[in-house]
Amino acid sequence: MNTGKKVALITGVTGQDGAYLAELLLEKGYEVHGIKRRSSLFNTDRIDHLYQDPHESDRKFILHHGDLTDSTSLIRIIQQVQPDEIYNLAAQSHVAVSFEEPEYTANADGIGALRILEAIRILGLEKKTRFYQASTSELYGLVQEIPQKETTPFYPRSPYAVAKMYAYWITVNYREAYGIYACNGILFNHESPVRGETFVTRKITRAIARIALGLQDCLFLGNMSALRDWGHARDYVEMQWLMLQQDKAEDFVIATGVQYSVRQFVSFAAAELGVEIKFEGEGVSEIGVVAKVTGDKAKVKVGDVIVKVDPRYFRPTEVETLLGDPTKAREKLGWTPKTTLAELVSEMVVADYEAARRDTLIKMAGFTALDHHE
Ligand code: NDP
Ligand code: GDR
Repeated sequence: MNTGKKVALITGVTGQDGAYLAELLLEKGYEVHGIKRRSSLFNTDRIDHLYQDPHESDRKFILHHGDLTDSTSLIRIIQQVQPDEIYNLAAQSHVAVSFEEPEYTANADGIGALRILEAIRILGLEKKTRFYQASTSELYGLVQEIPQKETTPFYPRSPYAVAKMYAYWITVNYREAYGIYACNGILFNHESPVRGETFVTRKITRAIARIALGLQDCLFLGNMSALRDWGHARDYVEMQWLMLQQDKAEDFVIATGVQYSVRQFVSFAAAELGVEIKFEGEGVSEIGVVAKVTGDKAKVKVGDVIVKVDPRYFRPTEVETLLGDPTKAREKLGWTPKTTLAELVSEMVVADYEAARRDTLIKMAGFTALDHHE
């Protein structure tokens, strides 16, 4: 299958990062293979613009059915594709859900990485195939140092983070034991208009847009005091690629070095549509009330309660604060985040406002738009 150009294999190609990375690698002239899992509905929305008909000759973008919990599929695909680079982005990536599905999360997110590394060994590709593991700032959990860098000790606080800690160390171990070019990107939260709707940023931008257009009354959130270091997924996938282009495999923190609270993110998103929010009360009684409305984008009025706390979104153990120190990536990879938080929020709100406007038209035509609060 290798025709001279570089060949990449992306697990999790249907996810947020997978879609941005596939786009980037295709732009760079790679032949890109992606692993998608079987689902009863189409799960390729984020990559449909890259789709190439299987009947076309000389395809650059090829999808394979497989699953991180199924070694046989991984070995078969890696044998067939003979990739120069594997980006392991697939995961049950929702921290709160990992408390509900801890065993599956461990299997996919922890052992999944091992299955790929073993496939590289079994197929004798140790010298050919470079491996990227999607590690996470969640490894720092109960933080031991502020800001967090590559040497900061880990203290995972969820089944997701514990599974990712296994994947982190098995990547390091296979690098040291077998000389595989394998590295961890310890990425802090990164978002985009195609972020899953149940992660807090997208949940906020989607809800604020829908509230502005009268499709939804209120946004229910959990811990609004949580602090995160948010960047743009489009910028972060470039670093994933760069990590595999170095002389020596190393692990890197990718972050912006700036931190905001969930509450601030809500204010920024609302401000994009001309709504000023005042937060009142504390803990489970905290509410967000409309304090001022400018422009004509939002059909809300002063005094409306548009944000409430719902304890169902609290986690059994929370990660209260994350702030990355990307000095190593800046010095060795030339990393500077291109997108500010203000630009990220704006891009997300604009996209969700457009989607909500489409839903408004559908509603006006007599159909009921589905409402997801999770
Ligand atoms: P998403 O949740 O958007 O995408 C996850 C991808 O993994 C989807 O394509 C999903 O398929 C796929 N997947 C899930 N389970 C399996 C499985 N058992 N077998 C094969 N594929 C599977 O995550 P992101 O794109 O946001 O994140 C990419 C990776 O980076 C993840 O590993 C995540 O844990 C990690 N990460 C993310 C950060 C972030 O802020 N976004 C920060 C740090 C790390 P489907 O589309 O069918 O659901
Ligand atoms: P996180 O992202 O857990 O950091 O994991 P998420 O957006 O889910 O939560 C961020 C913070 O917001 C708080 N929060 C809420 N979160 C959600 N999802 N829904 C709510 O209603 C809500 N209210 C408050 C959370 O408690 C948390 O403190 C993401 C994922 O992409 C992981 O895969 C990745 O590894 C890490 O980022 C880095």
